[in-house]
Amino acid sequence: MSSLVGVIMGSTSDWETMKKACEILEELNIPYEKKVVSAHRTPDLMFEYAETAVERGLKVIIAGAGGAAHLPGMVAAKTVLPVIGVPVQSKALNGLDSLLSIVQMPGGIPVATVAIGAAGATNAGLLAAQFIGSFDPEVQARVAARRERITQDVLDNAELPS
Ligand code: RP5
Repeated sequence: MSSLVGVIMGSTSDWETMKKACEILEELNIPYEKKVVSAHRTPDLMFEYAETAVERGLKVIIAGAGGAAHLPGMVAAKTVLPVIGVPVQSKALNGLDSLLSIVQMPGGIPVATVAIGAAGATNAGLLAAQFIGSFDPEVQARVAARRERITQDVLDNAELPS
């Protein structure tokens, strides 16, 4: 089956973060592709990737970047697919730079921005799964079952030290 979710990132150094999104997609058995696409190092590739995303069958794009993180916004500008932006934790400013670069899109071109770092990448995978689940009942059932497991895990391990 062709990929439904495209996971892109600005650098191989983003992989430690972005693999969390991929782990969720694998766990929920959602076909995805992953690729390094940089807004400033490979701008032509970025445009081609975004422009061909719909015809290649993708339904959602997850884009992670750090620093002056223009990748998610630029990709969103070149596709009508939903784009989820993951702010990668940068060394200099701990990812606050990435967050503000991604989240503050001017009205008109949305990027669904998640939290900085690994938690954000995990939630990006889950959010993409929920998008897919809105038209694929099997995926939606797997998302619901995962939620139930998390709930049960909390209920089963709620003991606090006396
Ligand atoms: C961005 O610059 C990437 O998304 C990465 O988070 C950051 C640093 O990249 P490297 O210098 O580690 O390749 O483009």
